[in-house]
Amino acid sequence: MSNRYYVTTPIYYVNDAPHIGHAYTTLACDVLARFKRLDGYDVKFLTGTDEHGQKVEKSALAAGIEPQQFTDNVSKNFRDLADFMNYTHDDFIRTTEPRHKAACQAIWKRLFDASEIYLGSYAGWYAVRDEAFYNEGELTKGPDGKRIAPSGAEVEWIEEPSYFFRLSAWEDRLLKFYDDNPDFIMPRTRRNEVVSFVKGGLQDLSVSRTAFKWGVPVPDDDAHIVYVWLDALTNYITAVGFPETEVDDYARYWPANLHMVGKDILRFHAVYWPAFLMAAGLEPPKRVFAHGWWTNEGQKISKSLGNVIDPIELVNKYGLDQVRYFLLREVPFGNDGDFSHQAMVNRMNGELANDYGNLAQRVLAMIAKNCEGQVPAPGPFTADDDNLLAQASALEGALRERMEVQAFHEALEAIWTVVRAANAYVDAQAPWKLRKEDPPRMATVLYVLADTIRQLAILTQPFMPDASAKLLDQLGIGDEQRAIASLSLRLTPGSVLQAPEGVFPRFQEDD
Ligand code: ME8
Repeated sequence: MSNRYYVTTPIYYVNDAPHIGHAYTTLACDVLARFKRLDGYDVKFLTGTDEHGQKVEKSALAAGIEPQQFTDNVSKNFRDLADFMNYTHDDFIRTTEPRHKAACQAIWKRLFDASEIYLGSYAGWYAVRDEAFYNEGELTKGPDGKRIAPSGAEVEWIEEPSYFFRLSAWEDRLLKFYDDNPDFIMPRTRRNEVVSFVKGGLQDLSVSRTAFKWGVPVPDDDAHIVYVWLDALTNYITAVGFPETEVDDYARYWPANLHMVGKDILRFHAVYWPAFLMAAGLEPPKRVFAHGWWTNEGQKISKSLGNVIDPIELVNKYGLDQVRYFLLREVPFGNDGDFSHQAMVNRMNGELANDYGNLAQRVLAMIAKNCEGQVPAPGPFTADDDNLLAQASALEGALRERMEVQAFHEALEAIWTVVRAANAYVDAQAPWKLRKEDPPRMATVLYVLADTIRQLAILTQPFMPDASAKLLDQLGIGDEQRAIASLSLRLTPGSVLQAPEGVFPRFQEDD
């Protein structure tokens, strides 16, 4: 089991076009999936779209088309975005697929047969935007007297027959589960929020709706459809072949190692989902990580403010790897973050073009010019050489540790410590002076640098796949030598390098 890694994104609602927030969550998963694959893991990386529920039905109605047609169109935008962003998901699930309907009805039957679900009637508040039920006590009054959920969504009063899940009975078992699995909810502050929510007492949860039709029919009672969150959460097991639990991908990948989500939907993933699973006799996932929220130039991102950031525009303006780097470097993962043009340009020009790009460019250009475009043969290493190579070698362990806790910003910071050390080494060794004074020493210095760049480029692959691949191409590193296991190999003197070419252009303000 230990070398398997199953990572999932939320499945996104198809009521709207994808934006930077969606791109961000999937990017984080992509970087993890790529890192784990490079590290020899058997990875499954899942993303997809959440296509049922009242919100989607309403959006389809507003667009004047059938929900299925509507979801086909919008879901495609999410798939296109995933390709555009160079994500390496192994599966893209849509909740309107037959495999999902089967899984959804199967988990329902398990819960019903175990008497975890009973028929009653619901009278209370519901927010269509969140597809969530709220208690009176959680609500505030808006200026027009309308009641507002903590998320800012308007709620409406609904009364209808409903099946309930016996969530109230799971309080102690959930608390024990959190205790036994201290890393189940990350980051820590989020964990504390969830624990106090559960300690505050849980009520049974309405898990079916009768007021509209756009959903999976409840088995043996098709006046009801399955509540969209029970439907949606089940996608994570649909994709590994549930209800088959003995064979296929289920046995191989479940429980998932990581559900990556935004902080807005933590409660569904960290409270309802493990309760549903345990009640159905299935294992809960190993971790839920709730990351923070992006704002735009200090403002909440919203359609009504007209400041939604389109990831495609962003990439067209700054470049794909630049955006991938920025999103994971700018903000300590887990915290909220602000997108600003200035911050983007600072990272792009400072850390990518100046620090990393320049290092590679000047070293590779010197080799092309002074070493006949071949990896130079080094002489004996000095303490300075050993020191730089040792710093580069130490990255492997440091990164593994940081990635294990989803600390992407720290992983990148660790890499940049070596980038800066390599730049300082170039300045101190001044190979351009050695060209005349001591050519064998110049060869050694350039060798040490080229091998450091090789190691850096291997480790930046998950974050910036295109640029890293170009660097590795220029260094003549074949595909079979780009894994983490190959870090400890050394460049072969005499091997031929490609003509150097810059990979991190600067952003010019009049671009
Ligand atoms: O909630 N900053 O789907 P959704 C960062 N279908 N991340 C953001 C963001 C922002 N400003 N805005 C959105 C749903 N996100 C359900 C999920 S899962 C079984 C069902 C990201 O389309 C973040 O990951 O509303 C958030 O949790 C998700 O998009 C919500 O996507």
